[in-house]
Amino acid sequence: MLRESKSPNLHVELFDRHPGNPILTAQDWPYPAHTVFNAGACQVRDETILLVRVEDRRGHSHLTVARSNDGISNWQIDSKPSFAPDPTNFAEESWGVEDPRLTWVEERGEWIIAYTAYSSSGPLVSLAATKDFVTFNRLGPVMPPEDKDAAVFPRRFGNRYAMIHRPVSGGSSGAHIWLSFSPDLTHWGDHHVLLHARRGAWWDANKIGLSPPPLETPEGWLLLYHGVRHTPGGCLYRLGLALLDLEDPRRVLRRSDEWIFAPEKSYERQGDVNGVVFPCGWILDKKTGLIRVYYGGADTCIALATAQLDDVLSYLRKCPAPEPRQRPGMTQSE
Ligand code: M1P
Repeated sequence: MLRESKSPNLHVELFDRHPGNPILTAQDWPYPAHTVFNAGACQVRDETILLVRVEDRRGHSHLTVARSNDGISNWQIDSKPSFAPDPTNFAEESWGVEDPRLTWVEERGEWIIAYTAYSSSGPLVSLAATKDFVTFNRLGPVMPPEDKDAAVFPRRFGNRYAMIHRPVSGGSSGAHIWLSFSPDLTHWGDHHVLLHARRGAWWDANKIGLSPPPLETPEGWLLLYHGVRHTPGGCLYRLGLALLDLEDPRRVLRRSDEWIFAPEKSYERQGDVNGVVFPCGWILDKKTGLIRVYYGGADTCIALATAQLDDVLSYLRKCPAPEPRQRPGMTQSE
């Protein structure tokens, strides 16, 4: 049920934090780890699988699988890195692999993992495929640096795959969320700005990025994205919502003006990077309508929050329809 906050602002609280948060920390790891955070998530039969970003004490990250029957506790964690950087064969992974987003692509019968490969020229988007989270097949880098926060859609539009990502140019025009298309998951083009970072005082001014992969709902593709506010005390990573047209994901139907989730708890406000909530995975239970969001807290631990899909969609219905899409290079009025 949607709860009204006790604050006089009467804003709505769409997501409930799990009382056992954080649900995973480095102390749970079966081998030495500095931090565990920003996990991709999926449900395979009766098992929740997290593909967890693990940072070692060099500052380099790898990915490790954690499995649980209730998605909350009793995690079975691989005893060594499940997906380690392979800089010998993939030079772009020389400083690690980070922030995986998982998409089941039915026509391929496999999960496509979009992750950040941290190359010596900067972070970029790479793809890999797996059927079982035991063996992984790298498809290689698909976007040059700097680019990250990527996820593939689960189905094609016409005959093309689609991917959301977040390039950053050297200039001061801001970091926006883009949408690109591909016939084969390797060659990407037809690039569109999907969501602009707003400007000025907005919570999502100047830099935004996709959080978990787009979620198909009867009313459109649901997006959860992060906005980064630079303050004198450091950055604040908060989350907002958007809805894309089901058949033409270039069309943004709704976008929340307000953030809907923000760092409030100690495990979100204090850690390696203070003031960060950063989801890379969410899972919808189609029978109950419950969405489970797995997010990194302060780049240090993994936490869980839940919401009802109906509540999220009814909130979005009241959000404004953005102005018509602008082509790359156009200035925006916000
Ligand atoms: O430290 C907060 C986050 O910073 C980066 O995210 P983005 O480039 O989208 O701002 C990433 O390094 C992410 O892993 C990290 O949680």
